[in-house]
Amino acid sequence: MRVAVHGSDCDGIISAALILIKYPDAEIIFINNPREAYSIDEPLDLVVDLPKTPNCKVNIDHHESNYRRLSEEKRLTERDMVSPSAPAAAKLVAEYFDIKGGVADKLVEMAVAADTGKHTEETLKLDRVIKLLHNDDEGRVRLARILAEKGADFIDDGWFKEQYAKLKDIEKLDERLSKVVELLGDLKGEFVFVDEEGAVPHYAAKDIAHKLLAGGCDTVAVAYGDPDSPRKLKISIRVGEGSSTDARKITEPLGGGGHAKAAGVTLETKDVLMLLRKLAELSPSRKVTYVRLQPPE
Ligand SMILES: [Mn+2]
Repeated sequence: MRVAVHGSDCDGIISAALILIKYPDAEIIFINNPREAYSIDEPLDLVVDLPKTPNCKVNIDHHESNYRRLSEEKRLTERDMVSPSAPAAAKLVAEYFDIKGGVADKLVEMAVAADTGKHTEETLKLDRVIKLLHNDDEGRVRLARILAEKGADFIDDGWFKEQYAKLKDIEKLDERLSKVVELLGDLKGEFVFVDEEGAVPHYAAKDIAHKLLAGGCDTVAVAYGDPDSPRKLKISIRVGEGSSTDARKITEPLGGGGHAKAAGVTLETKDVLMLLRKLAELSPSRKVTYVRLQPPE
């Protein structure tokens, strides 16, 4: 049993846990970026919370975009369960394999909470640890096994607590970022580019964008090191609630994608000037504020 799941959120890891309840020997492959799924040729028995890969037997998913594409390409079979109305892929996994009972029911409830924006204190902690384990496949399998065994009691597991303790610095970082934003003063309606390469861990890369938008910025681009390729920069664009800026107009011409309020692109460092140009073109004043975050001493 070879299974690929979405590796960077609660729904994906909880789906892996449910599969491990049913198939303890299953081999789990984690895919961080759903777009990668289109180019995974290796044979897979099951692909969950991701677009159907070219060579997979069963796809279980709840993304509208995947459903539309598979219908258009006539690639849906009766073995697949791709249902955009499902609140979480984990719910479909439990149904598909008829996994019921205390731990399984609780796991599904947690995945649904996370995927419908109703995070609890526990699912938020789980989400942070999943982001911390971004490139650690062994760690993620371990986490999925703990969830399979303990359900909601994962929170009291010693190893989980150890992982969470590594995030303690997040509080200090939060204070540091708040101070930076305070020092910047009034940035209402402005376009801001924050260069945080080497200064902020990737799991907290977007935190300053949310703070700046809360302070009234129109559009914030954050640039940080790509954990997967050290010579490139990841750019995330976030747009304020009341703004009419479309973030895709910045990322799509440069080969990225996303949504109107949140989009992203990975760039060679030398191409950052092109990104700044796109930001300036959309900024009514043609002005973009550059902020360099200093690495902690
Ligand atoms: Mn999901």
